[in-house]
Amino acid sequence: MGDVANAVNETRQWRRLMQWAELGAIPGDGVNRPALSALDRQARRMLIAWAGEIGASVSIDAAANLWLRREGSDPAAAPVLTGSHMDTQPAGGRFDGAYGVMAGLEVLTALHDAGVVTRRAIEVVAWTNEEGSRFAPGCTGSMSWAGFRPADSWNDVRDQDGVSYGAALAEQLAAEADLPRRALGSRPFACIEAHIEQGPLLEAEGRDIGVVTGIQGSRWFTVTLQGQSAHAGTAPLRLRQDAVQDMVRAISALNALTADPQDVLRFTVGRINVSPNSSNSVAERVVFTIDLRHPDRDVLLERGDAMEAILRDAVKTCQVSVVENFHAMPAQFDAGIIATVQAAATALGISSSQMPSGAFHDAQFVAPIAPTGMIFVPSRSGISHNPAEFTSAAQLAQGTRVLAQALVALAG
Ligand code: HGY
Ligand code: MN
Ligand code: MN
Repeated sequence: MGDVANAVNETRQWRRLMQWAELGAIPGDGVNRPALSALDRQARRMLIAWAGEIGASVSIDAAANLWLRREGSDPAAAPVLTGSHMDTQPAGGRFDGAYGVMAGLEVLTALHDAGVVTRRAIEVVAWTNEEGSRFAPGCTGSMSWAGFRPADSWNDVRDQDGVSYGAALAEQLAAEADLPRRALGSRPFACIEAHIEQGPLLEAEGRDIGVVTGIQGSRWFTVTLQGQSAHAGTAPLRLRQDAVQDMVRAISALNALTADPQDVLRFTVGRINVSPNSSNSVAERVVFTIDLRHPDRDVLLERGDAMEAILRDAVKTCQVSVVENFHAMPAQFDAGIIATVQAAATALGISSSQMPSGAFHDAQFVAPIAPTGMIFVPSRSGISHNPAEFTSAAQLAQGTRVLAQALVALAG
């Protein structure tokens, strides 16, 4: 098995990641490559070409998830799955998601170079829209594949330019109509996703690999406050229905609800849309997002369920609507897969530590379908969702070697 890990090529992996990073490059070594965009399709075409060089087959499903497959000696055996996502945050880094897809490709390429045929096929997937920043929520590709939600659940969700998810998905499928179509949904034998940690723990502990034990739960809400626009100079404050002032009251009340002295709970208001968004017109409408996370299901349910009443009580003059558009409970990874990843790191003499994931990942929607786990590589200063996100070529290659070792162990 070690010969496949040894065939992992650090330079090739890094060079290809940097080629992807040029697609949507933004200052500071960042990347802005939205899901279902022309840039996304350019990056996918590069992946398709690299897969073709090693004889891996390529297909696409109705959610536009992109699948690479390297055949095994036993075509009847369920495949081993790896992969991640290629879409980025608007001010994203070069490695979030992209690394996990590239690591999968690199393992297939190492198998090819080493002339090793596994019993089970190995598949690499690039999931559609993991980030959920262009079209909320995230993980719509993996949720569609897993049957967690019907695949058409988000067709009417619109991006900031008014383009619907359904239209963007149709455009992607039309642009990639040359690819063989595969059914939506499958049952892999096992799954391991490689990803950057996006936090500071591995660097702080001086460890090279995170053996991920599970993923904390996430709930997303969209809050709309509908007031009335008015003249900033003439409208008396006592008569105003000011959506911005009500937003301030609402967020202050939510801060009190989500206060946590242990700093475990995560509460974020990341997006605020104000209209008419003019300095001398009272805001008639505010739409803001809530991202709530916690590793304990009961806390996540209790705090999240309390939000709407707290909001309504805090808001003074506007109409309130609260819609929950993402409801992902904490996921526990499979003990056997955790042990397989741990054993792979140990066999390669690579330091590791077991840890939960603060970020959500597509793997959490695979976990109910097949035994699933994840491998983390360190993030410099724990920075992610930021152009300064960085992991070195050597650290990435170590993660890919552990992935190769674990996938080959599972694929036989
Ligand atoms: O938001 C997340 O946790 C993931 O990085 N998209
Ligand atoms: Mn990610
Ligand atoms: Mn991300």
